[in-house]
Amino acid sequence: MTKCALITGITGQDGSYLAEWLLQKEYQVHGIVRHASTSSHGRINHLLDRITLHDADLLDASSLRRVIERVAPDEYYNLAAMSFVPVSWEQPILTAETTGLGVVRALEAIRQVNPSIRFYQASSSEMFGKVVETPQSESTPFYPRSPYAVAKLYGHWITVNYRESYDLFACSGILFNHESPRRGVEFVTRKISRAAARIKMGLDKELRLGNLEAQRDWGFAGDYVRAMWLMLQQEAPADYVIGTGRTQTVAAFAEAAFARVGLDWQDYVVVDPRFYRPAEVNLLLSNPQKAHAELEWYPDHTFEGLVHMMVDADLEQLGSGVVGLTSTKFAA
Ligand code: NAP
Ligand code: G4F
Repeated sequence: MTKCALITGITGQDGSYLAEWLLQKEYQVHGIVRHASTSSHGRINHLLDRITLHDADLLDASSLRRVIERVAPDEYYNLAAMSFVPVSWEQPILTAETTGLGVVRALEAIRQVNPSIRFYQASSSEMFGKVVETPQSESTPFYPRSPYAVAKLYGHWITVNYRESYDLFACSGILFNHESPRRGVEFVTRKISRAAARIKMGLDKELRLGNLEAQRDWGFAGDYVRAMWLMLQQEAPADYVIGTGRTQTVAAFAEAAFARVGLDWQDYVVVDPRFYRPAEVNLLLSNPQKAHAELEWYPDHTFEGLVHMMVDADLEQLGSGVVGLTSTKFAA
């Protein structure tokens, strides 16, 4: 029988890849979009004739409930959030409302409408923050370092709590950083890949970055949405760390991206303290053993492959004829 999935955050990076994955699995795919004066459908334009969109907002519990009643999904993926860490210091209360309380609004709607709906929550490695052990696994204590991470921690624990209190099939995926050509341009990887392409094409002269020594466990978003789906196909609900098990500095990402276009990153990158954070997360490194053992999930893409994919896509988007590019087409 055809399964039906509902996604909050379908217009985001992960939402677009998850929608593609579920369509390939022959799901009926529904997405929640919030009203805006201009369309935010850039990443899903190529899917619009195969998915159904509904107006609702994580800030409005009644709108979530109405859509869940109308769609009657088998699976609900909550990918919506204010997801950019620096903005969470500028808008801590909005971040708590969306990224934190938005989760309990979705869970309450599910509990009241149909508690058999399987629920996925997009938790984050940012919750490990000032890490107390390395690598980080499902049993590593949390130490959030931003209003975003504090809000995500609420979302994580309320998901666990609803599973334990109401026996919901609710899973929390603790995902480490995952990137793609569809990544928002303010995140450091896309900022770098885009700058490398623009500098190569003579459109920019320099790239201003913050902390070059920060280390992240970067993977490809397309691999990570597969893990989300796998969690909801298990016999019992649980939480899983998803990452590559390798970490790299921001400087290493810049070096690889500029090398892809034949440039030396040190000739173009300028450190700008404006991009430092009030409290930094210095090192994230996953231990994804549980996901390997129980989900049989492994990433398909390497760090180098990811960097090349992103730089090539940015060059392609800018209309370059630079040789050595892959011919993959990416939406938005
Ligand atoms: P993203 O590109 O920033 O997408 C966020 C999505 O949330 C967008 O579709 C956005 O809609 C939607 N949204 C924001 N506020 C909303 C509201 N009030 N009501 C309904 N929708 C709202 O994020 P992403 O990279 O795809 O990440 C997906 C999720 O995973 C997020 O929860 C993020 O915090 C979490 N996460 C991401 C990573 C990562 O490395 N990418 C790692 C761990 C966890 P608009 O298009 O209207 O803005
Ligand atoms: O790319 P970022 O902004 O991602 P960050 O803060 O790690 O958060 C992302 O991953 C989380 C998972 O761990 C998600 F939960 C979250 O939603 C988001 O997707 O920054 C990565 C690192 C930071 O240490 C930052 O200080 O890069 C450093 N950095 C250095 N210069 C910079 C810059 N970050 C940004 N955005 N811009 C810079 O110029």
